[in-house]
Amino acid sequence: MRIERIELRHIKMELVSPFTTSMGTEYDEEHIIVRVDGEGLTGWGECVAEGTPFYSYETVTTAWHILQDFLLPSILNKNILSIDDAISSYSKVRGHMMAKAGLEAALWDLFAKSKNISLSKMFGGTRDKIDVGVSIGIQSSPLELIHKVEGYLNEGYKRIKIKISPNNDIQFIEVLRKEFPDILLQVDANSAYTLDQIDLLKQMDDYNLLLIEQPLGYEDIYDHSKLQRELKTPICLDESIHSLDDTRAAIELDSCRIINIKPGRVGGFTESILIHDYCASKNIPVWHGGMLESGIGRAGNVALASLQNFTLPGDISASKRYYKQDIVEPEFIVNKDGTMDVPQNDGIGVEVNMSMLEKVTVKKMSF
Ligand code: OSB
Ligand code: MG
Repeated sequence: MRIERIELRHIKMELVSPFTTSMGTEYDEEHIIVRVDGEGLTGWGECVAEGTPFYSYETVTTAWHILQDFLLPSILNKNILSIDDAISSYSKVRGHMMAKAGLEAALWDLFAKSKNISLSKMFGGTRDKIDVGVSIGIQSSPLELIHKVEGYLNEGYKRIKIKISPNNDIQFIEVLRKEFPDILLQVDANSAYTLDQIDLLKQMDDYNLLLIEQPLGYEDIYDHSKLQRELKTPICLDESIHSLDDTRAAIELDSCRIINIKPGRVGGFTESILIHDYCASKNIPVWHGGMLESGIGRAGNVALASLQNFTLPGDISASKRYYKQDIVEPEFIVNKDGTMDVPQNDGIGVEVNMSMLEKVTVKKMSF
C-alpha cells in the first residue's frame, strides 16, 4: 500500500455535560483525527491525546509534533507492506503511545478497506454485539448521582462506573449500592490515593464492587501489588499499563486481576491484541476503556471489544452520551438490552460526516 497523503486535524468537541474526575473537570474534548490516503482509499484514525497532560503526559500538541516530525515521515510516500511494517518503521520512537495509536488506527482502517473486510473481522473478533457500560463523573451530591445512574440503567447500560476521589468516595458508593443492590458497579480513582489511605480503600470491599480502577500512582505497579494483597475486590489497572511488558509485570506481581485496554494508552490495536491474548492465556478478564472518543475512535474500540476475552462491559457508550452530534454516520447507539452493534461494513464501518468534521476542526494540515 503506497501512502500518498496524510492529513491531521486538531478537533474540539463540546461535551453534553461536564466530566469531573479526580484529575479535574472537562467541558470539551480535544483530539487529533488522522486521515491516510493511498491507492484510492481513505483510512481514518483518532489520536486520543487530550488538551491537557493530566491523564497522560501526551497532549494534542505533543502528539501533533511526534506525528508530524517523526511518525508521518517514516511512512509517507513509501510502500507499506503491512501494519507491522509501518510499526517497525517508527519503532525507534520511544513512548508517545497515543500519537502512534492514532496513526496505526488510520492504517488499520485503510488496510481493512483494501481487503474489503471489517475491522472486527481483521482483528479476529468473535461477536457482532458487545456489552456496554457507562463512566459517570463525580456528581455534586449522592442524590444527583442516583438520578444519573437511574437514567443510564433505563437506557439499558449493563454496568455503571463512577469516578471517585478522596472525599467523593464512600458516601457516594454507599448510597448507590443501597439504591441499586444488584447492578454491576465499579469505581475509578484515576490515581487519587496512596498506600497511606489503605484503611479507606479497604472499606470499599464492603460494597460488592466489580473492581477498583487505578487507585494508586499513575505509573505504579509495585504499590498496587501491596494493595491487592490487602483487598478482596479486584484491582484493575488503567494508567500504569502501556505495553504487553507492563501487563506481564502487573499480572506476575499480582498488582491487579483485571486489565483495562485502551489502544491509545498502549500504542495501538496491535499491542492491544497482544495484551488481550496474553490476558486470555492467564485467565485475566479484560474490558475496553474509553477516552471520550468521537465516532471515529469509537468505531475501532467497538471492533476491538468484539474479541473473545473482552468479557466485561466496556466504557463504550452511545454517541449522544458524549456529544450532541457525532462526526460519523450512523452515530453509535445502545440497544435496549445494553449492547452495541459491531459495525460490519469495511474498515471502521461508519462514514465520516465531512461537514460536521469541518465544524469541529480547529487546525488542519496535510502532508
Ligand atoms: O480513566 O477511564 C478513564 C476519560 C478520559 C480519560 C480517562 C478516563 C476516561 C473515562 C471515560 O473514564 C470513558 C468513556 O470514554 O466513556
Ligand atoms: Mg480509568
